[in-house]
Amino acid sequence: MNSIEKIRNDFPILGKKLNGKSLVYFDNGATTQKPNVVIDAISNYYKDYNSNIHRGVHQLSQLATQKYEDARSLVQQFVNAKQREEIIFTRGTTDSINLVAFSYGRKNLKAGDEVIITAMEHHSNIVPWQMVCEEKGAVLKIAPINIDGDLILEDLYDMLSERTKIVSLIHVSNTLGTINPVREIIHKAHENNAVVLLDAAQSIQHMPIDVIGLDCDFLTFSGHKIYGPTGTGVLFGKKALLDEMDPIQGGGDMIKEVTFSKTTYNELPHKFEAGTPNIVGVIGMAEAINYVNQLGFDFIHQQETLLLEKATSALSSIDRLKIIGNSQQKSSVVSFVIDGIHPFDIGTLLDQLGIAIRTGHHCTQPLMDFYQIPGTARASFAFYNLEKEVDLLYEGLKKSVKMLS
Ligand code: 7TS
Repeated sequence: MNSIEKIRNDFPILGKKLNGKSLVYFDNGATTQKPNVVIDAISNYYKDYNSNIHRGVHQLSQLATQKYEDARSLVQQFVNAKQREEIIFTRGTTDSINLVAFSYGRKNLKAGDEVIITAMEHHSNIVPWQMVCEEKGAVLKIAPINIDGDLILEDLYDMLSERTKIVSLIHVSNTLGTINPVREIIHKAHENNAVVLLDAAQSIQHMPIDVIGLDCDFLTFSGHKIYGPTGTGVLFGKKALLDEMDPIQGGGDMIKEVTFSKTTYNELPHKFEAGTPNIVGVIGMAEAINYVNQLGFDFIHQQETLLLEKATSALSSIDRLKIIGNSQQKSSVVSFVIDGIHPFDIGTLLDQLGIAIRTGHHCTQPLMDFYQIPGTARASFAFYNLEKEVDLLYEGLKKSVKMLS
């Protein structure tokens, strides 16, 4: 058994059959599969020490609190944050971006200020900014891309001015795979005194993230895209910024003292974690991060590059197939259209062969408008995928083209 096969045994779902065919799971951009260590951590929490955190003197509560807070320290190390208080647990990337928009944005934006996002953002990094800009009379500016799916950096830099208060951008595009040159963008934004939010939903599982090295002000990601449970996520924020921000949810755990005339807020990070959090989810996410740490990003990168290169060259050879997103700096995502065939039909036929891909606009409708297409078919790879699965995708696509033409 080679090392990939051993690794695949850690993920029970990968052994599943669909329509008598082995599952080929190429929808890792939407969510990743979970290893046994994560599944077991969830089950152990409920079997062994299920209890609420930050409030019980009893042993179970203390153990749950310890595990939950250990997870915070692990995430702190994982993204290289200076302090553990800078790590806020949320429901996911969407929740984290909304927190920044409705806390930091609402407090700091005024009429005429500008927020810059890019043309390749996921809806979760568009809509909250539209909402808060509308409320405050601020202007949302969109940094353009070229046909390969790269940001036009000169245009982005030209947009920066003393009016720019926030730059919020995707690190790696979920639809195109483009890896944006974020270090340089953050540096330029800071020269204009803008704060930068990095949406790391599609980078956290593929490459090491260093928030000190990047010098980003906020960073967001989802646990379920890094082999952890759904309903978990992280907001990293620089302490000085988080300290100045107001909570957007009130309730238990986020308070220091409550009277009917006045409430004072708890310290970071609890100020932003109102109510009983997703305790079991956070504990599961920590196991997922441990798992990724053990594999190492060198191995993950090597494996995913192999799959990306193989898929790119195989799919490019298919008649009438066009790859959308051809940046030189790409993550392991291949989005494509086939002339005359709707992406949905491709997805449905592949599904019958046991191959799971995603079709549609991938929550990036403005990006689809830019390419003047209704959607794409998208195969997104993880380290546990096999080269022979890429062969099956290629053969499945050839079959689909023949049947649907
Ligand atoms: N940002 C990016 C770059 C994403 O890819 C996604 C989810 C989100 C934000 C939102 O994450 P959530 O966990 O809060 O939902 N992207 C996808 C996708 O590409 N297919 O399904 C979900």
